[in-house]
Amino acid sequence: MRDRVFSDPNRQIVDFAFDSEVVAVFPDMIRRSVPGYETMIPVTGLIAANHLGSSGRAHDLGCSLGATTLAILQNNPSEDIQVVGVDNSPDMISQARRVISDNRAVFVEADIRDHEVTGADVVVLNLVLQFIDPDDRLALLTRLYREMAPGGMILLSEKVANSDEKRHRFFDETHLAWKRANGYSDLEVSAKREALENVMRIDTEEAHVKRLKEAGFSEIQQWYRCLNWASFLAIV
Ligand code: GEK
Repeated sequence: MRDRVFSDPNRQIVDFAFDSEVVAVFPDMIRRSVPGYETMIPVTGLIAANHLGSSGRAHDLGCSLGATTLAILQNNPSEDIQVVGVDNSPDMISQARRVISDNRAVFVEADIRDHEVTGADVVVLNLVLQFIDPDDRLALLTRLYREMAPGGMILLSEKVANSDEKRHRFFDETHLAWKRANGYSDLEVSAKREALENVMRIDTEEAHVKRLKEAGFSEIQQWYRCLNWASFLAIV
């Protein structure tokens, strides 16, 4: 279904929420809003699937409709792997359960700050840390580091800020042009921006790398960048 969530000029701007209205259009919304999403997800799936081997366990935190969960499963044929998808939106989780029938996937409705990943070989945080209170981010990563299996891999994708103002503006303006080229009107672009303002707070690439290090992770690598979106991996 086509995303028209922010197309009504009379809509009251309230904070963005992952409710049933958003869930119904989510695949279209994310594909037209996040540059590089259609590369970021399959490649995350491939890297995670290879790291799992024949019997690993992955957690896909902030899984939404399970796009990354599915990408992992499609790249690993073993019957003995498991992927746990976690999201705190009841609408997302019930729709993920409806659309993904692979019995190696389990979906859990929970806040990722409370969800244990004990012994995990892979933990994915794709476009979710940006919605977590900045004061909780280091504690979350530190706990994930402690709970994951030795040699485990964390895969993190986020919208990022640039410390260089000129560079940030260039990427930001290109992103807006890309959204318009994908059929969003100026009204839709600005209304969504306003709705996201209080709920999505982004960090620089440097801040992400520093925080991963502080949490205990090593071998930190940035493996992807498209405009203001970046993907990292790191090892326990
Ligand atoms: C994908 N990874 O398609 N606990 C659990 N879930 C949360 C929390 C929280 N505290 N806060 C937000 N979410 C997905 C895309 S979308 C990104 C992730 C976006 C969930 C929220 O309900 C939503 O489903 C997801 O994080 C963010 O690869 O829409 O920009």
